[in-house]
Amino acid sequence: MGDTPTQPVTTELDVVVVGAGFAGMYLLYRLRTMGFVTKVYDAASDVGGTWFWNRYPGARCDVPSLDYSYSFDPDLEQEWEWTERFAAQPEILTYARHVAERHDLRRDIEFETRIESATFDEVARRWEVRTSRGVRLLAQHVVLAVGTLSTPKPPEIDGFGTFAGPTYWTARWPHDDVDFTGRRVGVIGTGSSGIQSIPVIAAQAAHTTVFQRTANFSMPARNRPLTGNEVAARKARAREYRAAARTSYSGFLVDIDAPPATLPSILAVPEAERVAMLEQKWTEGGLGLTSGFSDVASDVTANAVAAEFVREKIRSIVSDPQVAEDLCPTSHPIGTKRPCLDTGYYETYNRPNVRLVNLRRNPIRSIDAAGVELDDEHVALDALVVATGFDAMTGSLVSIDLRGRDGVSLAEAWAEGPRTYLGLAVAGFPNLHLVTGPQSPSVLSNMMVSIEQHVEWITDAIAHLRAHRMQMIETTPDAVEGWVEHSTELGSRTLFPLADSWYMGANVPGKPRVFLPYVGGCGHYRKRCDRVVAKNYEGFVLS
Ligand code: N01
Repeated sequence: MGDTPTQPVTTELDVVVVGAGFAGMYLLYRLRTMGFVTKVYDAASDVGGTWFWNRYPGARCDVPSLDYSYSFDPDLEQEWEWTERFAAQPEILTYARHVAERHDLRRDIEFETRIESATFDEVARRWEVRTSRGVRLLAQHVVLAVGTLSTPKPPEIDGFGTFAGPTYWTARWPHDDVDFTGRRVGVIGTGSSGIQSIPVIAAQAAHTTVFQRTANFSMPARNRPLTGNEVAARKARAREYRAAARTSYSGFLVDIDAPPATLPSILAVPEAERVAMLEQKWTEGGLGLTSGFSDVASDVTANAVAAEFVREKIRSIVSDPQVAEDLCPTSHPIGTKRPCLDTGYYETYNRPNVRLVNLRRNPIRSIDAAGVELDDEHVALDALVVATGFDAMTGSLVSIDLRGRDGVSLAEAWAEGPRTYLGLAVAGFPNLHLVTGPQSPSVLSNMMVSIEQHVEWITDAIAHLRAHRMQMIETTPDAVEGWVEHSTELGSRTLFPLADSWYMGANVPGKPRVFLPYVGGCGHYRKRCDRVVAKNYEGFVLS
């Protein structure tokens, strides 16, 4: 009596979507419109994905807000009012919530529920999926909309976890306000999350110590309120801007009226002109510092010229020469680690209550209850902020126990690095679809554009199967082989492989060193995906 194991509840679905960020939300909207029975699952308690979790002080998008939004709903585009050039995290989360309400999405989203495993049943030709709530799902398709930077990476430091004061992860920031007033705060990590949060933390805390392992290139955001005129002008031509963004390299455009230009080599432009061009971009702010030149991303000598321009800026801003030198990035070419956009980052080191510790000279030995033990001193802290990045692009995929044909797990299939066709599909995993997966433009693009493209491609493929009374779409090992080779070859023509970056998987100990995104650009990639469809899903077997 009472010992009979309870049978898990089983739910039958057409599609299981994992993740309720911008990708999962749009998937639900489209699949529901097409008449597919769909449920979305997310560990968070609400929609928003990365913008739900990354609520650290200073969190802000570095793609302009007028571009970083959905294009699928033209009325929404006209009604929604972005207030700043680069939207802050609370505004983006409000936008995500607004979309969820506008399209009544939450009724098909199960929050605070993880997908723990998914196994392909070759006989039934269905996925059997298990949730953290003990529910068993049977679904024809599984779409992984888990985000690319969603599995935080801890610092590999002895004693991490023993600190007696509060530890705050930028990627898991509390929902209640954190007050650093009067406290001695330590921040580990100087990527985008650290560089955005440090100036805000330092303005409030009694003292801030920044533990920097690698100096990073950061450009001023020059964030500002949007004017009524620029918003109106943009809305008047919204469709033109969207169309141009889709065929562009990065998925967002500054000026659609500018004639297409052939970019000069930075080495060929006379020095005065080159400096004037770089100065103009520095003054404008944003990520486009080197976008006016053809060779900064591919030629070491050209790259060094742009990198030195930024180092000179750092030296001109930071008053202490040693601190300035410590902040000057020298370990990697500019652009090969994700460049950061900041508001007052370098200026922060001129505050008397901020200290930079260069871990290359003075490494951390351990963390203890009272603070951080360096090689030559102990730094006492009241609070610790961890901004040490993510197991990018693959971490959230392989953390689910996904098993395709013959019980092979995705983790096993990707032991030497991820292998996809177009970043959308994996051989041996029928009806498993990736959104912005490895070997797609993804993190090198405006994610909104790449998300919409993938969601439309995947949902059209699912609808195509139904229209032709078929059940399965599966890529072939040959197609995967060809795409991985092509993607790797394009990457090898750039300077990306020279950096120990998360783009290369190099930030996670033991992770294979492989260039993860596709560097061919959004427009070119979109054409390729469209051509695959036009050739009756070339590289896939439909059955
Ligand atoms: O993470 P990161 P992030 N001991 O990996 C250091 C996006 N994003 O969260 O370089 C000491 O860039 C590590 O040092 P090193 C954006 O795409 C966007 O900041 O490995 N230090 C590095 O300094 C971004 O690129 C936005 O030597 C350790 C830092 O931690 C991506 O997310 C905002 C360490 C990690 O930097 C990731 O950014 C925020 C250790 N054991 C994020 N381990 C916007 O839209 C790691 N570090 C603006």
